[in-house]
Amino acid sequence: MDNIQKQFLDDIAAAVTSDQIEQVRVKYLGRKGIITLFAKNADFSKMTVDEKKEFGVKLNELKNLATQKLQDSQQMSNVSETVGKSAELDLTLPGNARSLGALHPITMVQMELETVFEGMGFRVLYGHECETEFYNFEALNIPADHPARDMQDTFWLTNGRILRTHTSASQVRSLHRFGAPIRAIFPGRCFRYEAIDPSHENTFYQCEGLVVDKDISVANLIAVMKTILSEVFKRNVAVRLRPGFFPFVEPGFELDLQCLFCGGKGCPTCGDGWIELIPCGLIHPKVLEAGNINPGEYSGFAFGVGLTRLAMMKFGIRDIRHFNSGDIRFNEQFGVIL
Ligand code: FA5
Repeated sequence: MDNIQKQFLDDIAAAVTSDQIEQVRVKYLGRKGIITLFAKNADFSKMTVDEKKEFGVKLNELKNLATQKLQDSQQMSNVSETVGKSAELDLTLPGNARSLGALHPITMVQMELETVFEGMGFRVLYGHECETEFYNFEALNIPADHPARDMQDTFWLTNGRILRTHTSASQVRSLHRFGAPIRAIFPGRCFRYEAIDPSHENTFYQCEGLVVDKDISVANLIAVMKTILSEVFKRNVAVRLRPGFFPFVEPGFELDLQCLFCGGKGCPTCGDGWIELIPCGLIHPKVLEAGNINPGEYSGFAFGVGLTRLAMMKFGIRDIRHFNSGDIRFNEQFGVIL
């Protein structure tokens, strides 16, 4: 029996595939297998009672050992065949931990703005990221030869459309759709062919605001701007209003926020101590006309919040390039798990 066991162990160790293991099973435990025949042909007549007992116990042990080894080998072979079939399955890897999703910092600021504006009676509309040249430029009093186009170079698609350079592209679109009076914001992604630095990206977010009604003045515009900034920053912030030129507003302004990193001293993020945050102004009569609104009857204001830059100021993000870095560790710092 010891010889059989030794021979069996050698054979099973050499068997790798499921077929080879089956052959070993037949060789030892099959109807004409070595162990089966050994048990069948044992000559009990020459054994004492004690010898018979010992023989029986040892034979059972051998059978059990063989059965167990065959089973184990078969299992191992199944596993290695599966692994062989799908090379990406590595059974030694730890299990997949489930990570919970969280809101992106820009999404959080966008949602906050939407809530504040909705409280002031604005509707939230989402424009087109892929726009026509007409809505992005011409309707906004920026004809093809206007130098303002140079500052907003963009990506041109083969179908003649462009990736919008600003959410202002939704102004005339919404006037065509809803007419006046209107009070709306358009948050969304914009694209520009841009030299990238700590505060400029080629893909960034803005939130446009548009109000068209009777007797709208700069006073209305300033009141709305003040309300937003105090709601978003939940503290007093220093702002400055200076003249700014945009062909689609008259008069036009730049509302700058005093840099919250350096307190206005000047740093790599802001440059001169001020962050250009909300360009704005009263809507140019030509834009109202492009939207089929009579400028003699209606007036309005518009503004374009730099949403990405607002998120930078709010969360203390010094470099805009983090947003598009794809580094999950960046996002994890701000996440509000829903
Ligand atoms: C505009 O895009 C105008 N459409 C804004 C406007 C709307 C004026 C309505 C008047 C009335 P400007 O190019 O300055 O303006 O961009 C607006 C804001 O978007 C900037 O103040 C800045 O905060 C943000 N911004 C512009 N370019 C980038 C960029 N490359 N990366 C990140 N933010 C940017």
